[in-house]
Amino acid sequence: MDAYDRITRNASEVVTEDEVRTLAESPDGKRAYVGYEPSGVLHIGHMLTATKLIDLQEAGFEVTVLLADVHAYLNDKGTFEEIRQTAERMKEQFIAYGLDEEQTEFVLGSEFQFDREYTLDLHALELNTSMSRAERAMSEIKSGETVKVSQAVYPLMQALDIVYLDVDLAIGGMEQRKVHMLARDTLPSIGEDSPTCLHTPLIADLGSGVGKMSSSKGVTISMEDSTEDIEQKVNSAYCPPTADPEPDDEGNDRENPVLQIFEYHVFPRFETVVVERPEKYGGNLEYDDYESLAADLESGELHPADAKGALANYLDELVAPGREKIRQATQ
Ligand code: IYR
Repeated sequence: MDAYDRITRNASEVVTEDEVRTLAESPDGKRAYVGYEPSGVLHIGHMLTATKLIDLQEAGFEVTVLLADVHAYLNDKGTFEEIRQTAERMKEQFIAYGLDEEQTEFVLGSEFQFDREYTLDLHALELNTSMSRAERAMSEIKSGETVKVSQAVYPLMQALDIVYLDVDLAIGGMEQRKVHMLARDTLPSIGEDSPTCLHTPLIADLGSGVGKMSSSKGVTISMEDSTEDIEQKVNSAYCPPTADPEPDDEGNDRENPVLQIFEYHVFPRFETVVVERPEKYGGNLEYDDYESLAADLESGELHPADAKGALANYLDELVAPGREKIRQATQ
């Protein structure tokens, strides 16, 4: 796989393709980052962008993980002290998940976001941004119903992080795209370049296939889950024998979350995927790529129950090292 393909595999969107092609010409030493509001325990959404960071490290990038403590505070996620404590725990879980310890820099937002220069630049961006634009940027991120002033400051700080962390590529899930578009539009007003961005897909709710999987509602997988929790959640997942299910009765779009997790989590981390089956049901199946597994599910060669059994095993393998870190920390 060439550098461009590795950098962009499984991305929903890159902005812009030309800019990423230029980065892919000499990826060694280029810098990428993702920011996370610390919440203590990694869930499958964090793992998806982390898998992209692993791709980027394999392509030669240096990676920064921003533990965005000030952002979490602005987004009403707890007291600053509580948030700081959860940030420490996340770092260990990211490394357990597979981020290279040598090639990853972990930075707390509060290490640089209170500097005088940062604050002045932030105020300059505030002057150059309308309230409605800041509010729109937060539509997929903000918690609670009421828009607070803090939530208007939030996306401007996220834009400024890209400048202060001196990164070439900003990574985020699709819910971050409006913040990144705001960053592209407003950073030039303070004399900075528009950042290049890459967005990862959103996984549908595991139980229904409708909407996006989230840690606050519906079913999600996290590093706190036991092997049995994972088996139980995956076994009750929505998994019709197709990658393109019909909308539900209310007309909502649906995805197949089991296939999505194979595509975005399992195949990027395992060269071959083995689905174990007793001899009397045809014996084991082996797949080298996502497409052949999806095709077998579609044709009926692979039964959804067998696909789920394999998915639970692979997810468990991905989660196990982080689960062990959490166990050690809470003993
Ligand atoms: N908005 C992110 C957190 C975040 C991301 C980046 I990239 C930053 O520079 C700062 C914060 C979230 O929703 O978790």
